[in-house]
Amino acid sequence: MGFTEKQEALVKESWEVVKQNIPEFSLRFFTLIIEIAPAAKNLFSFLKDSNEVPKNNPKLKAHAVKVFKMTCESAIQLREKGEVVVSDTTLKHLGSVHVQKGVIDPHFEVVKEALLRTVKEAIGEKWNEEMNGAWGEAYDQLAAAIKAEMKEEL
Ligand code: HEM
Ligand code: ISQ
Repeated sequence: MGFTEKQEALVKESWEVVKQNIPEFSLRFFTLIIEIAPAAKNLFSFLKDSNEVPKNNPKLKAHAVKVFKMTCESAIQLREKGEVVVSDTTLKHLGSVHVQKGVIDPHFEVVKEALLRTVKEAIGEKWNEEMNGAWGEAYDQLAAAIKAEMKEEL
């Protein structure tokens, strides 16, 4: 089944809401990742020499925003082209960063769960299952592209 205009709109409009509070949601997103998979915190440089999640780390914020924006872009591409296309340089870069940091396939489910929960919390009453499904599908297709590139790296 293809990605519909409705699904694309749901992703876009919820991102507009999440975007209103980047400092809060980026922190929440990262906190959820390490809540779901505490061992994953050792992969990230943001927590070096500290046990607490830094409240105002520009790198954490920038990377978290990028994950959201790329998932949003993935939704647009899925609707327009029926597949996710990530530029070759971006994909190569992300493939190598994630391999180097020690990321493995099961981690992608953790980040997915954290992403969906962050959207759900940010959206509040307007959240619905269809919105969840749309974000989930856009994320899965993007994750598949990154995972495939990571395998090329090995
Ligand atoms: C870094 C995106 C999945 C862990 C990054 C960066 C981006 C990104 C944009 C910054 C790269 C740079 O330094 O230039 C994504 C996207 C994902 C994804 C779009 C899925 C669709 C994951 C997963 C994990 C993970 C599943 C494992 C929990 C990391 C780590 C870094 C990183 C450890 C390095 C952060 C640091 O210490 O500087 N990711 N990522 N990512 N990502 Fe991901
Ligand atoms: C990097 N990759 C995946 C998810 C992330 C969340 C917060 C900060 C950086 C990230």
